Amino acid sequence: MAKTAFITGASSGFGKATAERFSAEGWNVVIAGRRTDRLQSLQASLPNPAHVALLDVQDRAQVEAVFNTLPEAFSPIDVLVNNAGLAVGLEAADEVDLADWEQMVDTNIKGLMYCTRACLPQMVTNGYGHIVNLGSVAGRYPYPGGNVYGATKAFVRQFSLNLRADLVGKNIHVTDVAPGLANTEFSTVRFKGDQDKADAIYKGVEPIRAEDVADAVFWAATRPPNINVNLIEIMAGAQAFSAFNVVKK
Ligand code: NDP
Ligand code: 8X3
Repeated sequence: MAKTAFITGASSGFGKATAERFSAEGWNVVIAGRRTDRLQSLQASLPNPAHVALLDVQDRAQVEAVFNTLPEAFSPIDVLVNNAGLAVGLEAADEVDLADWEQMVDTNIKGLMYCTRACLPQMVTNGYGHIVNLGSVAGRYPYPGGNVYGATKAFVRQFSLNLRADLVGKNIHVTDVAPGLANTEFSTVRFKGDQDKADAIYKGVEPIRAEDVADAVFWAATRPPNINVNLIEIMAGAQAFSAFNVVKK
């Protein structure tokens, strides 16, 4: 019987590439997100069965309803990819719009919590499961304007480790995949549709591709049960760390 992967944020970027990868490998996929027109196009292009789920991960009741009403062919879920997420804005903390911070917390933290909690009981009952969470290098290394976005990804990192602490012995594996600079719709969303600003981020750089991240997600989720991949951190070849910033008088 085909296994099932449930992928949040499958309408774009890493989530779409991950759905394509699992489907190409013979898995059934649940492709979830808010833009169902895109999900339906994706569904039509996939080589194996795909179920489209209208899902705003910020909406706890909707999350619970979606996980509780999956068609039989897509249940139980073997792999949950908690990918839906976003950065909004790059302003300094003293200038930021508080609504942007709230949206990142509601999506990247609370949405990921809701999906995980809704999915776990069936994994425990089934005696098997793997949760792959999309973190970020921003959860480990600071940069100006990364403020709450980076903090939400630090949550993802620690939550992933703490899930393992709870689930060890239940044959449920957890991985934090933490990419760096990758050219998806991420920057278009971050800059609220300003495509010039978004394009400038990737100008002159060869960033990580969505397929590279999908590859890491698929690899982590298909290791044998005697190992758990805790963390995969990936940077673009052109990306590294900056020195401490010391402001002199
Ligand atoms: P994209 O903007 O291309 O894709 C983001 C996806 O998340 C979309 O499919 C979007 O779907 C979905 N999404 C956003 N908000 C919600 C919501 N409230 N409910 C459900 N789905 C939602 O970006 P990426 O593919 O780059 O981002 C995927 C993940 O990877 C995010 O968690 C991001 O933080 C993380 N990441 C990105 C990096 C990058 O540089 N690109 C690097 C490191 C991590 P829809 O709008 O249809 O709902
Ligand atoms: C996205 C990577 O470095 O733009 O999580 O924050 S970064």
